[in-house]
Amino acid sequence: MTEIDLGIPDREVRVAIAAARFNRFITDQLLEGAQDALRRHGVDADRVTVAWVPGAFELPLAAEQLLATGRFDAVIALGAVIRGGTPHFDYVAGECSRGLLDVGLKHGKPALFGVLTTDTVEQALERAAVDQGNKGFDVALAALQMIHLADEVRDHE
Ligand code: INI
Repeated sequence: MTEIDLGIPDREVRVAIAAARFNRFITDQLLEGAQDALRRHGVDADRVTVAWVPGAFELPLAAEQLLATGRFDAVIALGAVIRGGTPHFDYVAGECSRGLLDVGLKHGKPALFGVLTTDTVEQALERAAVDQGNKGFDVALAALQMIHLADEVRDHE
């Protein structure tokens, strides 16, 4: 049996982060968490590109454009969609998640869904706390694990 465990890539990687300005008081913290996770796992800041978009709805297109350059091993999308704040919560959150999945599958590269979808601002702040449980940190780690998986799968061919 061959088992490929979760791991961190043992090479230099390039990562793109697409971040939504909408609810920026939250997405700034998600970005901080993502950058912290990448730094802690050996990804230098000069190998990370951050692209801002107006809102979560625009994240899939930005992810598509970033991956289409061929320069990045993964793209991390960061946003915060809060139900109380919009009557079209389901459209924005649903299309964003579906779009990101499509982009990742199209390019065969990880497109991480680091978008908080919460009922309240308080819930979003909880999941964006800088010191613990930061969703940006978690998805950046997941991006590295998925890059590692791709490397391992290629090596086992
Ligand atoms: N964008 C978000 O990222 N979060 C939200 O909560 C939100 N609300 O509340 O509407 C939101 N709307 C903007 C949307 O993402 C697009 O930028 C806009 O519709 C233009 O396409």
